[in-house]
Amino acid sequence: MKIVNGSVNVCSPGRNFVTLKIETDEGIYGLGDGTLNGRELSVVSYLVEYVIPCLIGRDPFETEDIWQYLYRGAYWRRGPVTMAAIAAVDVALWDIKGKALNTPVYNLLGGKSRNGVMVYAHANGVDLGQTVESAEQLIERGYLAVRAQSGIPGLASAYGVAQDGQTYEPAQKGLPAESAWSTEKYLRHVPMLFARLRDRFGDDVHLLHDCHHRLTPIEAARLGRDLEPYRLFWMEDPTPAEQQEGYLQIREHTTTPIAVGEVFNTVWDAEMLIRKQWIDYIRMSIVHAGGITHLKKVADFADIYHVRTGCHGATDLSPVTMAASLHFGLAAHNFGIQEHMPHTAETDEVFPHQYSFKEGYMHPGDEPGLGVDLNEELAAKHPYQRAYLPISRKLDGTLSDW
Ligand code: GCO
Ligand code: MG
Repeated sequence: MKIVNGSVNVCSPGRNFVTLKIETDEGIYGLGDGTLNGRELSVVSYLVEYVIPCLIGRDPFETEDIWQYLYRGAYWRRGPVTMAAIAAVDVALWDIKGKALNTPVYNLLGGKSRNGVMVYAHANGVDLGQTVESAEQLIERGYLAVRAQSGIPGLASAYGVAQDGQTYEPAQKGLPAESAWSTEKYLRHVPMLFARLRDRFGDDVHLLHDCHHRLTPIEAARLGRDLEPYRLFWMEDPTPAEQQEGYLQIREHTTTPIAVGEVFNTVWDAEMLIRKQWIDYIRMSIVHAGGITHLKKVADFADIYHVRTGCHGATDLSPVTMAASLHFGLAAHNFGIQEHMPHTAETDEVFPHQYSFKEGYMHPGDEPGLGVDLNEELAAKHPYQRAYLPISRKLDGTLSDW
C-alpha cells in the first residue's frame, strides 16, 4: 500500500479544527487532528508546504520510520506546531493501519486492558452554589469524576467558568480578551469549593481541579495542603513547568496528587518530572505530543515510575483526537483518567464517530481504525474564523499566565 494524497481540512463548527486526510492507492484513508487552539493555520502551512510532499509514495504501515523522518529529519525539533503536524500524520496512519487490518486501533496498541475509559467532566459556575449544582447534574448523568472550577468573589471572570449561562469555550473571535487575576483571592476561595462538594456528594465521587499554571510552586504547595482534607483525584497544572524542579517544591509539601502536561510536546518536557516522581499523572495529549507513536513511549516510560496518564481532552481537541485518546486509554496499562468536555452538536455532526459514554466510562467502539469520520460537505458550511485564547493580567496590570 502507498500514500497517494494528503489534504488538510479547516472548519469551524462552533470552534476551529484542523484535520489531515491521508489517502492510499488501495482506497483506504485515515484522519489525523492537527488543531492548535488560536494558532491553527501555522500547522496547516507546516503540513501543506513541508510534510505532505514527503509522504507521497510512502508505505503507511511505517509509522515509526515516518515519525522519525518528520522529527529528526526536519533538524528543527519539538514545539507545538511541529509536534501537532507530526501527530496529525501519525494518527492518520494508525487509522489506515486499523482499517487495512480490519481491527480497531486499540488492538494494535496491546489490546484492551480494561472494559472502558473513565472520564471526568467539567462542573463550573459563577459562585459556589452554581458550581455545586453543575456538579450535581454531571453526577446525575453518570460521571464518576468531576473537575470543579468556580467564579471568585472580586474577580469579573475566572478560568473554566462559563459566562451568561453559555457552555464554557475559552477561544474567542476578535483580538484576545483580557481578564483580571488575583492569586490571593483564588487561594482563599478554592478550598471552600471543595469543602462544599465533599459535604454535598460524600467520598465516592472523584474530584479534580485545574490551576491552569497560575501559581508559584510555594503557592501551589499551600493550595495542595489546604485541599488535602478533600482528597482530590488531582490538582492540575499548579505551576508552569518549563523549570521542572518547581514541582519538587510542591511535592515536598503536599500529598495532593499532581497532574501536568497539556502544553508539553515531547517526553523531554516531562523527563525529570516523571523520573523523579514529582507528578502522579502525565496529561500530554495525542495531538500536541506527536501522536500515538510518541505518547505510547511517554506512557511506557511513565509506567516505570508509577505515573499514570490523564490525557487532555478539551473541546479544542477534535473528535479525531478524542477517538485516538480512547483507543489509547483502553489499551495503556498505566491509564489514569481521560478528560471529557463534550463537543457541540454541530461538531459531532461534522465528525460522525463511534465512541460513546455510559455510566462514567467511554468506549471507542469496535470499528476498524479509529471509528471517526469527517463529513467534508458539512464541514464546508463552517468556514475558519480566527480566534484567540484570552490574556490574563494581575490587578496592577502585570501580564500573568492565563
Ligand atoms: C483543560 C485545559 C483547557 C485549555 C484549552 C486551551 O484542562 O481542559 O486547561 O481548558 O485551557 O484546551 O486551548
Ligand atoms: Mg488544563
